[in-house]
Amino acid sequence: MRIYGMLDSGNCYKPRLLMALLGRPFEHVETSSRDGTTRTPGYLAKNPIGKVPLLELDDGRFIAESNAILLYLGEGTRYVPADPHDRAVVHQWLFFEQYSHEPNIAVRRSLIVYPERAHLATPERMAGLLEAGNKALAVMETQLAKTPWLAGAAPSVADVALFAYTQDAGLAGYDLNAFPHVAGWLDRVRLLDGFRGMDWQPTN
Ligand SMILES: N[C@@H](CCC(=O)N[C@@H](CS)C(=O)NCC(=O)O)C(=O)O
Repeated sequence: MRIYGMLDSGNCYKPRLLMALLGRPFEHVETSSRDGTTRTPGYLAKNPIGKVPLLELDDGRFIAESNAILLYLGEGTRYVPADPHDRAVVHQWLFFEQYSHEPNIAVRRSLIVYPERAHLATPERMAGLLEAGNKALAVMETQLAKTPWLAGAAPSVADVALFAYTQDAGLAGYDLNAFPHVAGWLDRVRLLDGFRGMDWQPTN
């Protein structure tokens, strides 16, 4: 399998991390949205959405959207529960990540980290993203005060998805000291067998 992605993107880190946790081999193809590669006709033919990450299967088929990739890769493993209710709870967190977490925390991070986006970081926008991101972290805090993992007693792709940008929330300007259960959960994820940090890529 081949994963097209950028090493400094949390969305792209998600499938890399899951593959590491599963101990499965894959090829990382560095593909930057910042140098125009994701908008080339060649890339758009693979993924009309024009974003990374993108998974290429061994038979040449593709899957886009980080959380769809996680569900595909995690199928049949401990990271995607078979029970319909437990599975729906995992889906709930994946949708939460895409609607309430990533659009705030990842976007605020990008406005700070990427100089070419600095002009978009108006004080009003940064304040709004801070407030909404803190709300998302508070939702996680409430859950993680009750259960060790987001979807309950066992780690799942929900933890992989939400780890990616939460571990970088400090860089985005969020104070994780205000969320002790989230901080404890981050440490638990780091202790999972096979865990790798965001800058890791396999030796292709
Ligand atoms: N919902 C998508 C978001 C992916 C996304 O926004 N990727 C960024 C990099 S983190 C990207 O490719 N941006 C390029 C662009 O928007 O042109 C996912 O979860 O995969």
